[in-house]
Amino acid sequence: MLIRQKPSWEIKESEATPEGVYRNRRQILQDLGLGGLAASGAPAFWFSPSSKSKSAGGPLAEVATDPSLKLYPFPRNKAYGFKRPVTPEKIVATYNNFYEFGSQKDIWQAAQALKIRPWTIAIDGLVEKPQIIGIDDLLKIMPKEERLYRHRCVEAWSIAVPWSGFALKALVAFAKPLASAKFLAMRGFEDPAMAPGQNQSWYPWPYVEGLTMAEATNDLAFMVTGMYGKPLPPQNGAPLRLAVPWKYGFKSAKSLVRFTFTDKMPETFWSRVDGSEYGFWANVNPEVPHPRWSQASERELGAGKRIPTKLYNGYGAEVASLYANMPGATPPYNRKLFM
Ligand SMILES: Nc1nc2c(c(=O)[nH]1)N[C@H]1C(S)=C(S)[C@@H](COP(=O)(O)O)O[C@H]1N2
Ligand SMILES: [Mo]
Repeated sequence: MLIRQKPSWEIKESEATPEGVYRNRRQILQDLGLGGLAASGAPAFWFSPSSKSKSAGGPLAEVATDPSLKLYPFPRNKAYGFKRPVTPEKIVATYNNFYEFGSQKDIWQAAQALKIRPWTIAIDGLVEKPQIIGIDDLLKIMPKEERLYRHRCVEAWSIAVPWSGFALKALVAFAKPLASAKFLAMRGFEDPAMAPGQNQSWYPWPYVEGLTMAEATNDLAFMVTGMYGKPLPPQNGAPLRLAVPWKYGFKSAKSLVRFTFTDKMPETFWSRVDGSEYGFWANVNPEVPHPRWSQASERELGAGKRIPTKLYNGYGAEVASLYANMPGATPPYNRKLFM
């Protein structure tokens, strides 16, 4: 028997339609101060393009000069949504984790130093043929779409964001991995002259992350190139970052330059920092506490309240089958799958 199940997040459009999500091209340019008309109500600080000095512009200054700006907005894929308000863009663009630029949340100004062109992406390891491709060439050929995703940081705060990008499985198909590939390892940029945090030698730079091939080719795994209908600002991981919303936020690695297919479970940045607190799997589970705090609820940024955290961050329908045969995927939980 076939039953059409309503996705659990399905709600009236109006509930998930705050600023930004339905912007058309004219509005985008206005917001960035490029539309001829002054963007009414928007403080100059917030939108002014960085024509003179990088630090003089606001958190979206680099977006205004991004060479991919004309590609946006991407068409919304309505298969992905959520039952909560979209987090205000200003919060998502100014409250960040990006240790390459410092270990505090207020790194957006420091991150303006990230040089996002030229930007090439290497694809290698267990593939038919290794390749190097520029981000703009990749953007040309990938199936571009916008998706509304929740993002749950292991530190127990969360945001809800309209990401733009393409399915990771489209990139995997482009890479043509061999049958022997079991994992996809991802690597962030390395340039201590540009990123002051990378001079902190107690961190194992560069930032590296990884997924199993089944995870990487799951429909939900998404490569992000933009947010709120515009290119990503540097502080959010321009020009290319991962979004795996059923896992803790640290899996969603930013500013990626290399994708390596391998038959060994890849090392990850945070497990190298502290493998007893941050593991490879990092699936969200409210019932498995972090060694130092509860994961039962999360602070919804911009909403000023705590909400309950859900197993797989509410994406169980999409991803629970990936782990169904693994011991500890159901109670009693195997901590390693959820840390
Ligand atoms: N390269 C890199 N990627 C990273 C991080 C980082 O420090 N460096 N932090 C991670 C963490 S802990 C989180 S919660 C998210 C934050 O993404 P956002 O700043 O866009 O909200 O990025 C993840 N990706
Ligand atoms: Mo995080």
